[in-house]
Amino acid sequence: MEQGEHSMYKWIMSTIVMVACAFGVYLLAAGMPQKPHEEVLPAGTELLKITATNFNFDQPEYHVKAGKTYLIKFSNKLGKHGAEFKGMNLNFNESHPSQTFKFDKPGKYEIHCSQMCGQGHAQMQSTLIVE
Ligand SMILES: [Cu+2]
Repeated sequence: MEQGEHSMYKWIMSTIVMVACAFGVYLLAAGMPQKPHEEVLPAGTELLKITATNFNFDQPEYHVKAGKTYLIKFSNKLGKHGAEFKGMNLNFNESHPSQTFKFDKPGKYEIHCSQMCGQGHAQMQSTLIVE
């Protein structure tokens, strides 16, 4: 009896250790490819990223397609800025960094900094082109 309980205990322990190891390997394997973490977007949604520095937006022109839905993501790389899309009722900043939006009217729209950020504020502009 004593002997039987002992080997049962050993069996349970080694099973627990093996399961824990397998789980660890699984976590490593699952965690690794997510390191550069890709954006998970809903089907049919595209990503529009806007990054601001002192005193520029990362692109002089942003191109989007009319009729398509975009997840717009704004971030500041340097300084504290905002991005207002003129005539579209869209305004991004650190407290409102992202929004889903469908562009419907083709045209050129001005994007400008919407937060007083310093010397280059007035010149901080870009263009959104809805094609
Ligand atoms: Cu500004």
